[in-house]
Amino acid sequence: MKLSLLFLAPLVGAAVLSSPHDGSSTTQCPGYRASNVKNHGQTLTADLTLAGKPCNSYGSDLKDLKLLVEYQTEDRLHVMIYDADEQVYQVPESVFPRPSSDSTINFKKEALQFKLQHDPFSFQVVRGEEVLFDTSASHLVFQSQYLKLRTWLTNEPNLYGLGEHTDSLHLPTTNYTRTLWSRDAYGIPSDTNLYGNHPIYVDHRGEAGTHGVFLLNSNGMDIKIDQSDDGRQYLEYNTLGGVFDFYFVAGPTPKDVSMQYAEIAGTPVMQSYWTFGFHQCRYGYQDVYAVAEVVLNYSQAAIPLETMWTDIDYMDGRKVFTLDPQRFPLHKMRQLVSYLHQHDQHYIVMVDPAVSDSNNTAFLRGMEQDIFLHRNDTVYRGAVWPGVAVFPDWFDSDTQDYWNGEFNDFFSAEHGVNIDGLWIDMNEASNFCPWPCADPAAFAVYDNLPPAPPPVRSPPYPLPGFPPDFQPSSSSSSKPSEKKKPSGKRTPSGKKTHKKRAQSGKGKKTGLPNRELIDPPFHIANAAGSLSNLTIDTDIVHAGEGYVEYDTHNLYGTMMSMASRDAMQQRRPSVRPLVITRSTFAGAGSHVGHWLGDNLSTWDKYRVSIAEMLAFASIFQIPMIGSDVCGFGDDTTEQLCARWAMLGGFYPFFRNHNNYGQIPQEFYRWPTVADAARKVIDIRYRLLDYLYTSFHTQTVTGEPFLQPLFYLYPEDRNVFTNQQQFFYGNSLMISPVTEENSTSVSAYFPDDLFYDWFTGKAIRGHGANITLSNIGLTDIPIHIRGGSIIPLRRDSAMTTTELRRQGMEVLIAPGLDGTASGELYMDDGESLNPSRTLQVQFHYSAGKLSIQGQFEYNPDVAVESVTLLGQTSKHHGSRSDVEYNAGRESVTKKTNIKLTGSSEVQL
Ligand code: MIG
Repeated sequence: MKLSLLFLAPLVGAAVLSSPHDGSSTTQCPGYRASNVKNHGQTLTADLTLAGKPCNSYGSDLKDLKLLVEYQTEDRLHVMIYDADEQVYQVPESVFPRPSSDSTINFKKEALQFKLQHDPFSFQVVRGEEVLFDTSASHLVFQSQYLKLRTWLTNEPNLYGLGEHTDSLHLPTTNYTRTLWSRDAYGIPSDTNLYGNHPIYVDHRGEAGTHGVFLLNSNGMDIKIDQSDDGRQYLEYNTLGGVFDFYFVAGPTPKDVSMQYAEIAGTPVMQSYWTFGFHQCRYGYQDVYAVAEVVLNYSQAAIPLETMWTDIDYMDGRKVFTLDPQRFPLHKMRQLVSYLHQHDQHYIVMVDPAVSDSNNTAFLRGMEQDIFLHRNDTVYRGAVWPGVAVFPDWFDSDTQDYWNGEFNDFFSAEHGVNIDGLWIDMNEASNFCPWPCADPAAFAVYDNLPPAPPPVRSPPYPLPGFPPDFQPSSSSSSKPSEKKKPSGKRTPSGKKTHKKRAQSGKGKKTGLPNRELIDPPFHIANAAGSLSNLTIDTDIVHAGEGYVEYDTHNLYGTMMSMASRDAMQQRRPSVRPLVITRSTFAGAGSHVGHWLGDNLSTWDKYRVSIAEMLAFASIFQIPMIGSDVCGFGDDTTEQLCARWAMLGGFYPFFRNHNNYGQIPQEFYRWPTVADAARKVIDIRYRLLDYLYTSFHTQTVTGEPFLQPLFYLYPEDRNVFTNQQQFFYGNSLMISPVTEENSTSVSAYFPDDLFYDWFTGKAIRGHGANITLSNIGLTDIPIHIRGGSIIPLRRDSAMTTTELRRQGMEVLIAPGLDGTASGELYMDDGESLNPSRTLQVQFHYSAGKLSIQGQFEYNPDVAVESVTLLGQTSKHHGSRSDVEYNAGRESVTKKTNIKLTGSSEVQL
């Protein structure tokens, strides 16, 4: 059932269609003139005045602007161009807190220079001799509903970022438009706007260095990358509003850029150890028995299942915060959760933002607290899964209280569905009812919103290991929300008037009045047509400061993410909440993780998932990332699913999920896929502390855990467009087979030393491709980068809880200089603020491994062996202290090292 397709038909008729404007009518605009320039050392300010007759192409030109330049750190420059009245909308600090300036910077060490051109106004950002940004490429346009700024770039630039998209990681350089406007995008088509928005790009210039440019602006926009008529390369921002709020970061390496961006957008949030286990989900598990059966089948197939998920199927008529009384009765749900918890497994369900406008407590309480979006005095309605629905207003100061209350009640450990993590969807926000959606009730008919399937399983058969009464019962089906009074502070009921929506005004940065909020004169290339189509109307005014949806649409998903994380946090205050969201804005990674939405079971989507994952993990700072393994829409195949299981084993967020109506694709459905899954989970779990360590590093420093090849080999031009291989941490290069019916892959090996994970054989890379062959369906090429030390578990386990009890092994892969190093971070695996941690550094040189660090957390397991790669039987001949591993070119020494203090091992 590809519902999204159903909605394409009404879309075309209703959308305000016209081709996106090319901005040519702004070529006559006069630009601005800089005056009153004041240099205060670390900051510079100036007035910008419209330099001629307004051209009023898309709204009216603003006459008076201000320029603010701040050298914020030694490698970050902030450049802001905003209206003198400070009335134009700016992204609220509550959603995107601004980074603070370092007041102690040595100004002379500042890596970036700002150069001002007075008349016409333009500026350059320069690093040494290198001009990074140069806005003299066109006149600045700053109108009430359109902003334009164009910068020259070097020819044949290597640009990355500007997501969310499924285009190439290395962005096209001509005739290319990236549209940023959150959209429910079934099938994640390329060349379209998708669920989230990250207006940052990385400009990589090889030996000349790398820098990043972040535009903090949440308005709809088209970013164009092209060449001028005379062949000069440029990048051009065309936004529907907001201000130019630029952050330039100096690099000079790609890793530096990522770390510097993390200082602006926030470092990602740390996740619990168990969240890196394997997750199973699907849309269309018809009842709680079907869900339980999957749990059982995984265990019988000996495939480790860490977390079971349930989609909207569990809801009564698809209404959030309800349970289907027949198919997912509360007492059975509680039994399922207890069963999972008793077996050290976890449970996650979906929550959508839209609340059914019907007689249900979540709706009634939301009405009472008056937290839904309004137009004037009426609650705003759309149509989503449950039919007519209303949308929480995340700007309303009472919404968090409302959301907490619903979570405490519905997800109560004592009387509700005691989930361990949360999945939030549809928060672009998605509205099935096409604009203008004059009658959501008329739209919400069967053809558009088919009801959930009836319970057909009767009688269910008993499931071994589950409680004997684990069979249907229609008697005790009460919803948790009916059992208990809502918790949390509640506003008095019977309120008749809705909350005040503040008026915009000077100095408030909440938006200019009198704009055309539904159909602005400039059209971005939104694949859904007009701005309001299939989402919340853009003329809606939010509670509180009075922001309009036109300006804040792209924040809806991130605001829901923040509120949901807080709601999960207050249920279980001491542990890290896992929240996986569909829609994101810059900075979302500091609260939540993301899955890549409705991909398809195609080889193309399998391949592109690598590029998407890399962009999110390495550039956007959302490392908890993964694509639906085996594919969401369309039917998968045994071959694709096996390959995808192997690749998914190296996604930070590893979840098999598919759509209603597709063939089942749990890993145990085919022998090859089951073998692939067992094999890759075995490898993944043995490496789980390495993943946990690298992920933790990113949460502290922003150093990306997953990396495109150019992050580690920034001067090797051969890797700038490589998006089929990637580094999993700093030490493992993964080179999946990318073609159907192929058992080989042509993988690039940089000029460095590598070791085959499986055979231990050393491969000297020479900056060329090597064909790796005989890669069966249960294989994936993994190469260890010379110079690495990797902590491993000696054995895998069926759950991550059990895994944490396995002994450890230290794997040494000496580099070209014969040395190696690595780290290990451990803690209790779930505390929000662990009181004790283990942070160990490993070093190897001249036959000696040293283990040093900080040993406050005691994992209670020993390093039971140390393995040195690159050792042939010839090397071994002379040694008696170690054992030669015939199947893997290496020697192993048995050890018994407790991780409670420094130690040394001679090899
Ligand atoms: O309109 O909840 O991306 O993962 O299975 C589709 C049903 C709604 C979209 C999500 C998908 C999920 C599905 N949802």
